[in-house]
Amino acid sequence: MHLGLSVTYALSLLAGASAVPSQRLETRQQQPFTSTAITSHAEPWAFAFLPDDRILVNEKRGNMILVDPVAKTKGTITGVPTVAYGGQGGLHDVALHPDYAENNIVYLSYAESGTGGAGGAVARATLTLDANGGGALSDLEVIWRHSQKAQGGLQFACRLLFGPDGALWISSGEINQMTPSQDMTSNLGKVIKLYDNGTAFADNPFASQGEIQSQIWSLGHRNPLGIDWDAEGRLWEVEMGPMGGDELNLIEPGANYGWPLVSQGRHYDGRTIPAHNTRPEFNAPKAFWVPVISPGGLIIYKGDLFSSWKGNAIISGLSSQAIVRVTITGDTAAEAQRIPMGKRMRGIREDKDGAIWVIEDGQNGRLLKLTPN
Ligand SMILES: *[C@@H]1O[C@H](CO)[C@@H](O)[C@H](O)[C@H]1NC(C)=O
Ligand SMILES: [Ca+2]
Repeated sequence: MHLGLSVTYALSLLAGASAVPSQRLETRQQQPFTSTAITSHAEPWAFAFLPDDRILVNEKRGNMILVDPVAKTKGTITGVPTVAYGGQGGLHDVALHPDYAENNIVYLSYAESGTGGAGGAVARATLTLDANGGGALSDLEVIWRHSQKAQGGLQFACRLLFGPDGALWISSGEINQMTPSQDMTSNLGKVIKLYDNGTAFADNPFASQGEIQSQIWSLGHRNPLGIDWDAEGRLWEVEMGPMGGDELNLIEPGANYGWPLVSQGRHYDGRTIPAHNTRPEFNAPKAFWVPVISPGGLIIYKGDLFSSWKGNAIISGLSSQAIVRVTITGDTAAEAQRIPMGKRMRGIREDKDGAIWVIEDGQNGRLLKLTPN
């Protein structure tokens, strides 16, 4: 953003205009919130709120950090498993068990190395906090993993979300392998529904068809980096398309979302891909972006603090360096607002008071608390 503004400034000087001050002002006015920086992190990927309002922040290299947002201090959580750091892989999401207050169980997703390269894994562990602002994971147990590994370190995704019925949802990326997204003997490129112990949920749509099939809730996904519930209990998902074609999908059991057979984007080598409307048997996105916004996270806003945003999809954008607000009306969706943030936005969460928190991508990625102006 700073670079963008200085280029604009140079151009405006050439044009004999003095557009910069008003543009700066406009940028600020376009942010309908106050942004408070809490802490800074090395390549943060995800965060989760503890019941005492402290925050677990996952850094991609494999560090789990405990943040005290009042004191703005950081402590270390030990016992994180070894992650396959590289490319898009590393330590990914963190989520608390629905009964965390009683059992202190947390879930982590991450890239792990193995035969063939790296793949996504999900583990649960007991978190014990100490008196010094840190803590430790113990009894770590891998409860799910990608059914294959691949070279390249791309598109692991693996956002974690607990559902109203206590189920654990995983948005499984296709680690850039494409065809496994349509292969029911692979859990790549799927939305997965499990019990909290990793066993496939009994009512899953393909429960009777085999071990991998039984985990699958929906298929045909590419790089699904955000999932959340709306107030009606419907599941929404954002995924990165290839070159163009980022998608916001309404997730239905057993449905096929078409990747890699259809997309609103094209391959990076320029080859075209048929659009969703050529294959009506696949669920088309409710909103899509060409050019991309690069969705890194998603919430469906449920609070009262940003009262006019209730029920909206709020997406943290990486390449778009923005927060993208999408209104949902029935089962249609449309972008309503794009709020420039000046940095790649990796993750987004809502706290229990309705404040929105985002985390920037990259070195010195800041955890920001957003409250209405
Ligand atoms: C996992 O939890 C489910 C639901 O409580 C239960 O039916 C299943 O037996 C458990 N699986 C294992 C391996 O403990
Ligand atoms: Ca699709």
